[in-house]
Amino acid sequence: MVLAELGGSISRALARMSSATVVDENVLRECLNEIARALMQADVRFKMVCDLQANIKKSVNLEALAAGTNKRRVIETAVGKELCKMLDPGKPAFVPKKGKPNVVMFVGLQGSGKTTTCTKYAHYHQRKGFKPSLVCADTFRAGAFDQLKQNATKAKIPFYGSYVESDPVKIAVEGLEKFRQEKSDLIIIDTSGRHMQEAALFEEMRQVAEATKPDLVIFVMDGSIGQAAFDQAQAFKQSASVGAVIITKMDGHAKGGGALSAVAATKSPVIFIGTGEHIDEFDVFNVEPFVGRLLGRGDLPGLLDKMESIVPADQQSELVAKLAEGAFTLRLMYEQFQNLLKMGPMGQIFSMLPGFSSELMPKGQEKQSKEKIKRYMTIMDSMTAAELDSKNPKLMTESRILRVARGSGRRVKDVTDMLQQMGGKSAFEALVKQMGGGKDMSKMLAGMRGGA
Ligand SMILES: Nc1nc2c(ncn2[C@@H]2O[C@H](COP(=O)(O)OP(=O)(O)OP(=O)(O)O)[C@@H](O)[C@H]2O)c(=O)[nH]1
Ligand SMILES: [Mg+2]
Repeated sequence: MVLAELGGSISRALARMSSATVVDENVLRECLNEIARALMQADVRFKMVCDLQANIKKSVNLEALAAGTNKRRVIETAVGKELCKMLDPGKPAFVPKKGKPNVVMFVGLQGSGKTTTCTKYAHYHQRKGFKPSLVCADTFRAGAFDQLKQNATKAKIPFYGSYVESDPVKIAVEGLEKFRQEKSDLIIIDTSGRHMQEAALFEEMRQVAEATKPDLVIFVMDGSIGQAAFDQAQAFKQSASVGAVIITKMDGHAKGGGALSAVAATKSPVIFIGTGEHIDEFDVFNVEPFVGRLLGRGDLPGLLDKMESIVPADQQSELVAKLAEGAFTLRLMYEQFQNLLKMGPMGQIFSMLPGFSSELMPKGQEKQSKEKIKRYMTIMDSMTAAELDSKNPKLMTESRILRVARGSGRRVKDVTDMLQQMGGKSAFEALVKQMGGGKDMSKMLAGMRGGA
């Protein structure tokens, strides 16, 4: 689970504000203070937090708001906008194009997660239809080639390396040559780790880059260092033309928010985050959906991205069409729950669902979230077909709610909670429409990624 605590604190602060009878300056201050505390706990720089607070206060002028304006909405929008600004590096990263011989080189400090991330990156693109390959240009650490070989074999990705050759430049060039001939369209070069001060290794990095002319150099960094990420990202940016950053170990580390904001401050785009040692524990990073998750608004693009590989291909277009025409029924939700239960780590998925995200859950609580889904499914099992297919299930009568609760052996509150969950559907539908809903899922995803 990514930044579980930060997301939890921010959405709790906003929720508390919503429950206040009158939203006045005091309530706003209280809410902003709580958000500031959460950001500081995530190791975001003090100055950035102060600026964020000041900007929100400036843009939300409670007194000037016309009567009847939804103040809570205005505040929430301002918080979202400022968080986006804080995390936005202001420029997009290079995106590999299918069918072209893209070359991507990974660099970073020792143990930051380069080798692991190379494989995750290759695997991710393989699922999207690329033909990736891995080159081990790390001759510095004993066992480096074996590690890459093992990872690559497990993920069924072609690899190249050598046990005897000691010149990383030579291996990189040979690997590149081999995979270009084999028509790989994503050649990934793993390099050796370095301590910041090691001039010799920096020189090696420069030589490999010069010989292979990568389209993109990705700097891999350990997220647990928090705001110290600023200096590190800056140093690498100056010595290699780093075009994108991947932050690893975002699982279980309170300082991830600090790392993200610090990297954004160096104007380097973060493209993925690593959330565990497993090959699937890897999320695309986009500022707006990420902030959406923090605020509890869900992340439809992220969810679709994950579902693309889970929802059977023949069901995808039907699902998208239904979402687009506003026909999101409980039955559809039931089917999606079935798909969700089959999907990998639940925590990742949960924060992408509108309405569920206020409960951003740490890893240990995944079991509970699964149980919640199963509970909802039992409730739906007690409903009539007409109720499941209704476009407005919230209109269920009190006596039917009672019956369903009794029939499923759940409390009335469980039933109303579940019906409430459908509140997220309008946000879903709006997003789907915005993305040109109605096309099939992969086309929508392609649209979101700018046609890549
Ligand atoms: N929890 C967690 N562990 C990770 C993540 N990414 C990598 N690791 C672990 O971090 C350790 C180091 O990863 P490597 O991929 O070997 O790091 P490296 O940068 O290639 O290391 P060198 O080649 O020695 O410089 C391994 O134990 C990985 O399993 C992540 O996102 N989360
Ligand atoms: Mg390595």
